[in-house]
Amino acid sequence: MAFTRSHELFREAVTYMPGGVNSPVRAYRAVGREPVFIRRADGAYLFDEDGNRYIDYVGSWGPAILGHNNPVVKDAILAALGNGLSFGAATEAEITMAKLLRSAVPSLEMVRMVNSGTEATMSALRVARGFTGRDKIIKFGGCYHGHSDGLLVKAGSGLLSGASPDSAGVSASVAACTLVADFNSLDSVAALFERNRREVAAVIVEPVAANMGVVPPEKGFLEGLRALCSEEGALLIFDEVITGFRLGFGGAQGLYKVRPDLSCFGKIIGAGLPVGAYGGRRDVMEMVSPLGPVYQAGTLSGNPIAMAAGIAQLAFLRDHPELYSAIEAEASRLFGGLEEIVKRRGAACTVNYTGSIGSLFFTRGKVRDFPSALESDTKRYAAYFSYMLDRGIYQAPAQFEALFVSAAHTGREIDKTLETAEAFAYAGGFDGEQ
Ligand code: KE4
Repeated sequence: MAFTRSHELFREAVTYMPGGVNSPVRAYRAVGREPVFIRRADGAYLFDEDGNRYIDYVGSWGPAILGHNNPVVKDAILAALGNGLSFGAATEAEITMAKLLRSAVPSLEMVRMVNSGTEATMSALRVARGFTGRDKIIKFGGCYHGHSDGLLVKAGSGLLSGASPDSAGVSASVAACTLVADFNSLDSVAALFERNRREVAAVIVEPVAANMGVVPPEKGFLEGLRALCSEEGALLIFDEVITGFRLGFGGAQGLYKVRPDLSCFGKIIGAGLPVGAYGGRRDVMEMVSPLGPVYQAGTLSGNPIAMAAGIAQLAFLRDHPELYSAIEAEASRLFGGLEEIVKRRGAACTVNYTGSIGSLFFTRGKVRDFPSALESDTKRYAAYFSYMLDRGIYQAPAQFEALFVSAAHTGREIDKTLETAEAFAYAGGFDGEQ
């Protein structure tokens, strides 16, 4: 594969943008090579500026659950375009979206649209503080909830591809209000509640962690969080930016039957356009301006084009529930197939997956939390990433991310991916101790 044009573009990009990108993980620094520049996408495929074609397992980090360039979504956007781009005024589409979200996720008694997952989680935490009158929050090491100051503490995703899980520029006073517990450890949450009795406004969690790689909740973990928060008077916030409409139409809370007080969404609900949302208990959401004293606003919140795209995608998922089992069948073939290869080679690797998201960790041990995820050999992951990319398989350019399978991935793409991973194994790529 040639990457000449991508190389030229990257050389230019670094002149104008930090690291040549508009989001850190896209710079491929965690895998030690220059990024490919994508020209277009269609179905399960990406096409770069050198004409290379890739089977895509990033799917824009989750939104493309129907595959890229889905005609239903595209037609909805084209139809909306005729009415104008943005009005900064109330529209019927926002009611349609709110009703769709609530029909899928009954805990969303009231919802507010925003423009990203970051805005959704940042706003949900502000509402929780306003509602409880408390300052502290609990997050989990390795979970990522976007880049608002208080959440860039022991965070996952792109922070793990960089130097540290904590960001510079976050004031100590803000970070001091963020307590960090261990994912899958109820004891660590109980201990923090004990030491900060009636001071914690909320616990925010990715119900299935996907930003330290995919780490599912162990049996009883989410139920235990629910009980601990109710007892302590803290709000339970599910960050479903990845899991929302991914792990079924009802998201993780529908799958695990645990009802949070607030939930955050993004990605799939915008179908690739900038959309986020937060919502939940009516008594909590009535704190939000202009109804209540918690201020939150946005020029492009509920943007008509973004609403049209999101409504089209969510309505399609609602009307075709069989899609989830079809996507998850292909995902099971992929992740099960990777597990088979790892077992056959006796490789120091482990595979985690839930529904249509999963990760191949380059560590022998079980990955059940942040410390065990950090045991992964990121150099061996980088070698795997490059081997696969050079043969037309596009995966997350960092160990601590997820693979996303879409409705556009068929047996042909899964087989090609497994054959290529098998070739990597045959070439000794999975060998080497961890
Ligand atoms: P955005 O602000 O990037 O829309 O959403 C932040 C966010 C919130 N919550 C969860 C669970 C998330 O996974 C994210 C963002 N996910 C990353 C991928 N791990 C986005 C990719 C990127 O940062 O470029």
